[in-house]
Amino acid sequence: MLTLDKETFKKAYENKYKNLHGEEIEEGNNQQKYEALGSLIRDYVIRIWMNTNKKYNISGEKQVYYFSMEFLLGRLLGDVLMNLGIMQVCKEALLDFNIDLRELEELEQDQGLGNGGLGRLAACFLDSMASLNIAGHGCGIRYKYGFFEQKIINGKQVEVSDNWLREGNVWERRKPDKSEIVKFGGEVKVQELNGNLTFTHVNFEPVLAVPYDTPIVGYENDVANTLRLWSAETVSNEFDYSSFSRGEFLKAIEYKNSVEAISQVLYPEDSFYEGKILRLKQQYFFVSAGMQSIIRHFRKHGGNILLLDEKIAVHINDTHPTLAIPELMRILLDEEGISWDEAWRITTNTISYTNHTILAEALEKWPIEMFKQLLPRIYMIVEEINKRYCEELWSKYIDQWDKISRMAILADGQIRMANLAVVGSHSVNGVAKLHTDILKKEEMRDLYYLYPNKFNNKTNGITHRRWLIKSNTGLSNLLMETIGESFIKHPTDLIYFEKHAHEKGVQEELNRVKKINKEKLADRIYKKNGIVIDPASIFDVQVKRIHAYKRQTLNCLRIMDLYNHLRENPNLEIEPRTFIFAGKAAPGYYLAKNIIELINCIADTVNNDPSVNDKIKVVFMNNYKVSLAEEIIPATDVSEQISTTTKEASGTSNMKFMMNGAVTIATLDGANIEIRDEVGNDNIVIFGMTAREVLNYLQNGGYCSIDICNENKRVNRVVNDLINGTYHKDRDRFKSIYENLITYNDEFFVLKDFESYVKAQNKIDNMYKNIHKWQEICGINIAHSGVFSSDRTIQQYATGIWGSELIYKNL
Ligand code: 26Q
Repeated sequence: MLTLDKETFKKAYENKYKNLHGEEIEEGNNQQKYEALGSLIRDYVIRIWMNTNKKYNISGEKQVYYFSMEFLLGRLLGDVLMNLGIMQVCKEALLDFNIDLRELEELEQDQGLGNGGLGRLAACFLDSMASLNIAGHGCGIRYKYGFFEQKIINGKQVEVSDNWLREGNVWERRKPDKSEIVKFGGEVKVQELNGNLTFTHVNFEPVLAVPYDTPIVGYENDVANTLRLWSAETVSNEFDYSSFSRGEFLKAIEYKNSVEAISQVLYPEDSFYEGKILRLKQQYFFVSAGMQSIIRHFRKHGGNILLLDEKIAVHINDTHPTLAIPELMRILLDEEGISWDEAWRITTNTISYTNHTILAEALEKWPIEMFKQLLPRIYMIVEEINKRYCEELWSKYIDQWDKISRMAILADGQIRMANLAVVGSHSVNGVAKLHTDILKKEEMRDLYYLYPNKFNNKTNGITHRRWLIKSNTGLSNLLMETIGESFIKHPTDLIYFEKHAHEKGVQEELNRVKKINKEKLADRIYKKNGIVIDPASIFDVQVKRIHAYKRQTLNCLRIMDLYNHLRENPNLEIEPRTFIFAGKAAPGYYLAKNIIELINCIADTVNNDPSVNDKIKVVFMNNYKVSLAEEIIPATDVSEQISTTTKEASGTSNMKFMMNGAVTIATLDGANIEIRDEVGNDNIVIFGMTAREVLNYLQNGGYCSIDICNENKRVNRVVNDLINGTYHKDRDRFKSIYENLITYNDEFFVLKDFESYVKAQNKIDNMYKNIHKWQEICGINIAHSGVFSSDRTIQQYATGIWGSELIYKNL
């Protein structure tokens, strides 16, 4: 841990500022002050970083590499200061220069290199690995443009590119000397040499992969691991100017652009797969560069390649990095000259895989023809893996052709990445108990029976350091005053708060802290949206990607229903509520974009109707991202987790809300079930279909949404409100939502769950009337949230999958 006093810090900052900008601090603007601070903090971190790397090289402990297409880090400054233990010193020192640390923090661009849950999970995992002294590093892509910025214009989502590197990035270090070459296209020459076949890749297009490293600082433990993100460049950066006269200059530029395109932009789709060649290039690009650099480093420090699996673990975050399997095989076979069987043993023992979704439309399948052309040698290896695997299947399942073809890696002209990931790894895990059960019993049933021991559950988690201690200082101070500080290093110690949750005084304190957070958010909403909201109203929040299965539509229909009621009974006694939404729709997902429009139109209508105005308000906050989540979640009273049961693999915002003392209204989906199990039925509000019911309908049919619409007057009315001009004079405006519910039979059972959702919401309304009881429930939720720290999750990965040594230094 860094020991720094204020005066030393002030001197160091002043020096840094002058060296960087060549002027006095008072003369500069906040951006310059932020840059100087970032740069100074980075200097402190670099010492720790170097020592950590030295230590790893000497100790030879097992290194874990977390391969992910996405790392959604958000801002780093605040977290780094907290983890170094110098937040307070820094704040006070800056104050002496009349600088508000908060203001500088807000100047940092979010590192938004991810879509949502999967990318943020990777970021929470990095934080937990570093904080638990696990030698675990990230490997991914340094996208020049992250997840798009969302603007709302006339109620509609408009996408703007996220130029997050515009002002530079103080945290990263370019490491050109650690570059790797990744080979695309060309052919494979097969030759026989002394009875052995050799494979030589020729006529390929080389792409230079240049790493940018970011330190991942552990919590007060002198550890800094590495997040290595790869950027694509042409092998030679020099232009051949003589080519200009030969008319080839433009071609050279085109070539440069096509290479750089690989790490240009993050694909903004989640839960939907499209076989784009650029996406495949991205996947192989970072996986190949990452794997080559791991082996190179391992070799350089004298590692015995035959023992690779004892010293290295590679985890793949969903199927996106599955090519790590054939890539490792390629290196072992072609570059290390190891036999197939031995290479296969090493590869499968090294690699483990997490599945994050059961939506069929999200499964990655690459067309063989495209794949073969782009990655000829990798294709040969996949073919051989498939051949050997199918031989095993044939001998086991004689004559069961249907089953074998379902299980094959190559079939129908496609490569099925999930099957390859299961076959080529030693561990396959789901991200919540229900999700893992569904994987075993339904989606991957055949593979589960073939490899029962590979399958296991690792329920997701979130880092309580960012999501509680840093983003909700009011609450974490209250917790420290009440139960001490042990929960910082042992988050399950939050359970000691349970008995205090019954104390009136503590309930009042909880209420006070929440109120301050709500006032801050109300302020923000006024500044951003121009909408005045009442901090005394219930803040009812649904923030996440916009998707049919997450059912923002259900929330909308129930607000529309409430609005009808209020207009008809102006004296209806309800607790005033503010409904807050945020989230991005994939740019090509028409229905999701239509849902955003609906939310904004409901907001316009409701917020401008004085007859209901003191009772309900609706707000859509644009451009949802990590830093915005950090403002919204601590101010939330009601957490909406209302996905169609079976569809949300886990959810992680549900855990963040719980930890910040919100009451959850939820279906029994994903990790909601485990939250319910932790807090008990009295401290969460559950509604909706069970997993069995949903699976029954999906397998046997029998659901008819029109029947519900005909039988239930309230449903009928709100569904018609979508197309009768209530929310927009253009009656076709919400046609896609209407058709989804009625013409296409409501794939996600919105209407089926409507009635029970309304009841659950009424229950919330009643609960809130007794604010002491309400805060008691919030307190119980906080007390039980410790198991959802990603520290627990990471310990389970480390012992159950990676076999990393756990050293609880400082714990
Ligand atoms: C795939 C192919 C082509 C383009 C994009 C993609 C792609 C990108 C991102 C597919 C999926 C994703 C992201 C998925 C995701 O975030 N899933 C969520 O993962 C969380 C962490 O496990 C879970 O909590 C959520 O339930 C799950 O929806």
